[in-house]
Amino acid sequence: MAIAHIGIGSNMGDKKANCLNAIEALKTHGVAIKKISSFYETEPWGIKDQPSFINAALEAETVLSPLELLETMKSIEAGLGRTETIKWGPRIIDLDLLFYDDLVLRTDILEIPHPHLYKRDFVLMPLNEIAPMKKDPVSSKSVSELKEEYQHAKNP
Ligand code: PH2
Ligand code: MG
Ligand code: MG
Repeated sequence: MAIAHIGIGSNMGDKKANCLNAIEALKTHGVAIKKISSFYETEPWGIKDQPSFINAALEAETVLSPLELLETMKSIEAGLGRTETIKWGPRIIDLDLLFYDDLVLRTDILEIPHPHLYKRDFVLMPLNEIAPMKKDPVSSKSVSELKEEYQHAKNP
């Protein structure tokens, strides 16, 4: 069994329902949800001129390998109607694998820890709610330290 942390986002249609549907789908695909953060309404990052997002984070237990989990997440995204979207653009559902145990993996198809988690409030806030003591295997810092550092860097 591995512990995975997953980020969820949606900014199209019924955003909260999309997130909840993705969580239900994960449960029926070998991913046992242990913790769910609050749902945060967040300002769009990257492309400003798009609807606000709903973001959340999950902690889950799974027997799936990282690649199997990635494929499962992609098929759930597709099943909920996600089509190819422009980078940083609007999406019905986005599932991002943030951490997988203490694995560090850098390949073309999958990077763990998620390379953007360090500089995104919309990831760090919900993740800090459910896993403040989780250690990032790259920096050896806890999620709560990463969040404090990032917020301090933004507003010194
Ligand atoms: N995802 C994006 C682009 N911008 N902004 C917020 N607030 N939340 C997101 O999940 C998000 C975003 C592309 O994945
Ligand atoms: Mg994303
Ligand atoms: Mg994604």
